[in-house]
Amino acid sequence: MKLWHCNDARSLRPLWALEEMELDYELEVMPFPPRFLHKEFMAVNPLGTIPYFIDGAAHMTESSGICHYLVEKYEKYEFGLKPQDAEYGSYLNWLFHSDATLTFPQTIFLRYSKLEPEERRQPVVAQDYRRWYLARLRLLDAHLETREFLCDDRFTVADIAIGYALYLGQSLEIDADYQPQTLAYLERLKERPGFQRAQEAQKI
Ligand SMILES: N[C@@H](CCC(=O)N[C@@H](CS)C(=O)NCC(=O)O)C(=O)O
Repeated sequence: MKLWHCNDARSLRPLWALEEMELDYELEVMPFPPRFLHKEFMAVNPLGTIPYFIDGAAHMTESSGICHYLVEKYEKYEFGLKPQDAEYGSYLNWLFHSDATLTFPQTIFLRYSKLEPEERRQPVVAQDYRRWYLARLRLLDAHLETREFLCDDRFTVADIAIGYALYLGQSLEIDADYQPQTLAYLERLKERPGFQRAQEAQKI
């Protein structure tokens, strides 16, 4: 298995999952954005995005999808749910929610507040998407009022997928308005040895 990664980017989801599951993998850490700073990567992934992940015939570009793949392929059900589990629908929903609903507005904020050159920045757009992201945390905020983890009263890759979105929000300094239970959940996740090993692994 090989994972292409940039520091703290969405590829941290599969990196964190690989570390939690204690699977063997090769890691290539590149400068961000690889499209401009590591152009040979375009021959590997024509999208230029990370993560990029290869495992035999499997070639994957979706961070939460790779986490789901690892559970299924390597039968790591201690980190995932099966269709017969009562909260399977909720589990899948959090996995998809993590990127389609949460990370998406964050990346618009990132682009128009930090990544674009000064003259192309759009402070109004950035602030709108910051607010949109925070509003989209409502479902999670309510869920975490009564729960320590998202599904089945235990840590799963759904927590990795959602936890990463919260962590990205913290890196972007848009976490000041996180609800106390959501902030506490993120801090619990960051204390996990698997998360800390992933942090170590990405240091080059
Ligand atoms: N939906 C994909 C998105 C992948 C993605 O857009 N990654 C960003 C980094 S977080 C990227 O590679 N951006 C660089 C670029 O678009 O050139 C996922 O969840 O992995």
